[in-house]
Amino acid sequence: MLKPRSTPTRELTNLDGLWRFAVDGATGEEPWAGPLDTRLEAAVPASYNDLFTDTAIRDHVGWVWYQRVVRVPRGWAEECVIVRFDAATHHGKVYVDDVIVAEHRGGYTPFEVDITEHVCCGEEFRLTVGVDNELTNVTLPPGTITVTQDGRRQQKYLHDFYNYAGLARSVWLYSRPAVHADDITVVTDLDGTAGTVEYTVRTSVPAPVRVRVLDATGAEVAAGGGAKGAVRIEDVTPWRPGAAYLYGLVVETLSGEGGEVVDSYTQPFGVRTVEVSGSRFLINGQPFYFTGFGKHEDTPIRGKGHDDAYLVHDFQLMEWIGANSFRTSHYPYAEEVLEFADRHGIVVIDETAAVGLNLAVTGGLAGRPHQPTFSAETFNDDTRAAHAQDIRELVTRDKNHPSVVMWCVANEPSSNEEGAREYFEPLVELIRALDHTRPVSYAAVMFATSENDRIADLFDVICLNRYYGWYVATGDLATAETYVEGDLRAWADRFGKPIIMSEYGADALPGLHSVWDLPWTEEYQCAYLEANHRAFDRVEAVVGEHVWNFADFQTSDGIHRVDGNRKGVFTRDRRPKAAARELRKRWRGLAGCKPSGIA
Ligand code: GCB
Repeated sequence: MLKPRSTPTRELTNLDGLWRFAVDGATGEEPWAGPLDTRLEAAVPASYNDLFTDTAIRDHVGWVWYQRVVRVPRGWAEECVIVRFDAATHHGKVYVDDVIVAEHRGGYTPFEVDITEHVCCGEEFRLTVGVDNELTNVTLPPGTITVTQDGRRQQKYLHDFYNYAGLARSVWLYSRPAVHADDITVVTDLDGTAGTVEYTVRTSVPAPVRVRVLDATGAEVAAGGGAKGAVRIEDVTPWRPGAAYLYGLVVETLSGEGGEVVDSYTQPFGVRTVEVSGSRFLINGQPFYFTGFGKHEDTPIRGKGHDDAYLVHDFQLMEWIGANSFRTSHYPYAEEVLEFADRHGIVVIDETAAVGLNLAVTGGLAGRPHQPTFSAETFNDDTRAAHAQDIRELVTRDKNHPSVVMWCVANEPSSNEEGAREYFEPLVELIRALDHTRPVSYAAVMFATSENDRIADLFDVICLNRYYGWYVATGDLATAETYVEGDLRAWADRFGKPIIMSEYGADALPGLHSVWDLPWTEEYQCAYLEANHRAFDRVEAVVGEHVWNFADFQTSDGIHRVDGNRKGVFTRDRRPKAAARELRKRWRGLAGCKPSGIA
């Protein structure tokens, strides 16, 4: 699905702002069938949870309703009118006046619908959106709903970040010609000083297509014809980490052979290659060492609401600290984030919303009897179908971003359990069929060892989430360091693949200090990271380190969190903890290369 853009043949109106808002049950039976009976208004984009002081709204389980009136521009009479949601977390239903026009499951990928037949140009319509935050065994991420003794429904889930919901990304109304390009795929390669660009265009109906490549100054550097083809850019400027360069593929759909342009759309792209060779990760043929973070879309008040000010500031902080990459833990991020990474040369590991496919974690922590993770009653064929759909939507949306160098199909699944291989093998086949150009990975949980993991051989890169010195060997960094090294060596020896430490981190309360190795202090967070780094530097197969987490973030309530997860190197309001300066010293010195003498 193409990102809506204003082009010579398409016009775009943004529908962000204040919408009427109500939780289900606080308004009539059919909330869409008239003006929403409420005094509440909610900001879009924003998660609704932290906007209001009422806990019943924050903790609401089920549907909420958003509504606004929209006027269709009067000049769109000859065009199709599309309404597009960048995300509705987690399940959305869209009504134009009294008619349901769209429904979508999956809280972090976009959907759109052609509403031409339901609206009139120059006139207003009522746009109502229902959004459901329920998580079950067949949603991604998964969860369960329990009912308290006094009859309240409560949402439980298997990840720690707060289940923020609502319309956390932009909403658009746009016009598009009936005959148009509706999907574009760009695959690039380097051939000496030239770049090759293979492209595939899918049009709404069979129609001739021509393409032009423009460089960053707007000069035409290549051209071609046909819905599928290849063009060559001589003296290409490749897209490089830290030195982004983008071209534009202008795709023109014609009314007939030699006919006029009926649709024009420019797809940005970068020319670069990605490859795994032995235990190295290569970008443009050069070994790349990942420094950076697992992040979250999480800010005060907005929850997961996209915010350009935070976007700019977060990237500034990443540059300041010497981070060259991040993982979109634990769901696809707003497209604006990926576009920003494309423009600023930051490398991205792009993750699905499959976090929490692991009943062993909560089983252990909560002392509940352990149920099998993969079974007809727990995560089953329907879960996998939802996961497959999430993969399809992620790859379709993000395949043209040069910043995205690898897919991550799941975070911490129970990959050591029976059924894991049967669950994951078809998903890995699917993602490789959708995109043969990028390596594929998953982030392995602590319980999955090099010995008992059942799926690692299906993937290109081993991503490990390890908390030696925090959840294991707490306060004993000498032991932790030997555990980290031993664990890394065992994976390297068994699989011979590149390894990224995709999570390692320690909570730290800003302002808490000690001369001893005392967990929760700023000093301990620094010492913890140093111990890990010493171990990473001794193992050749390690090609990257992503600290958990970039910033403190909100979690579901629980006694092992103090107002959220405090493993941030920055606080939730983006102030540096002591660890930030320590990381800066290390990462700015590395500049994307493995510490010398090792690789
Ligand atoms: C993990 C999870 C991450 C948690 C983190 C923690 O392994 O992948 O989502 O936030 O541990 O801090 O416990």
